[in-house]
Amino acid sequence: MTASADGLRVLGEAAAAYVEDRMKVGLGTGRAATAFVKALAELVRRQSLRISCVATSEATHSLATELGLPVVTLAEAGELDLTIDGADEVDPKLDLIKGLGGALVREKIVAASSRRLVIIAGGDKLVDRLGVRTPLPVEIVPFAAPLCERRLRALGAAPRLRGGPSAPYVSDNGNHILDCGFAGIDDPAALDRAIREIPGAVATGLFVGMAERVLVEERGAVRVIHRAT
Ligand code: A5P
Repeated sequence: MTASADGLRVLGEAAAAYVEDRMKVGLGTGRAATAFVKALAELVRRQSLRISCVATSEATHSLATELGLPVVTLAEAGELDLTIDGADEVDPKLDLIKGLGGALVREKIVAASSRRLVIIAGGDKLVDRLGVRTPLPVEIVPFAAPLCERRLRALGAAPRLRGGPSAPYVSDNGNHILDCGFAGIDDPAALDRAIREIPGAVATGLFVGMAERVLVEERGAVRVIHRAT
């Protein structure tokens, strides 16, 4: 079920409870991540926590700054303790599709810079197999679009330029996104590697082996799913 406003609030608060004094925290992008940023700002105010944050998008940067959270650059932060972010699909191994919100590149960089990645999502995001319900976003350098589209088709994808040719979506990095339909993804790690070999493909929305745990909201309660070790 899609998380309601209350469900998102519950998720945001559950995720904020993972943050401790002096932590360096990665802030995700999207509805669930927004709920977390709001809950975190409240927690920091109540408990006078001394944390620093790195944002995964310009939108999250603005929100966090408006709410008084101390946002620093990745260069200033170095290695992060924890990143909290949403997801579009979560499979039983806790591999993910992310990026429907367009922030996949910075989300992946921030997640990879963190010792822990905790995902928050409504129960509707749980799937048996990635790519059945959601297209896979692939961020590309605009100049490389024809090559990327051809090579992605050869990999079995049906790529569609986000926003369409007359008004393409432009990411925070100045790039475009191809939303790639697949009839399910059997080997996410192999597909991610194959796509990243295409010149001009910057990153895919496949987050493989990155999430440590997923907090899932179902009927107002939060269930924690841990990655099998
Ligand atoms: C942003 O680029 C995405 O990766 C989001 O994290 C993802 O789309 C989940 O967003 P919602 O929490 O809004 O569903």
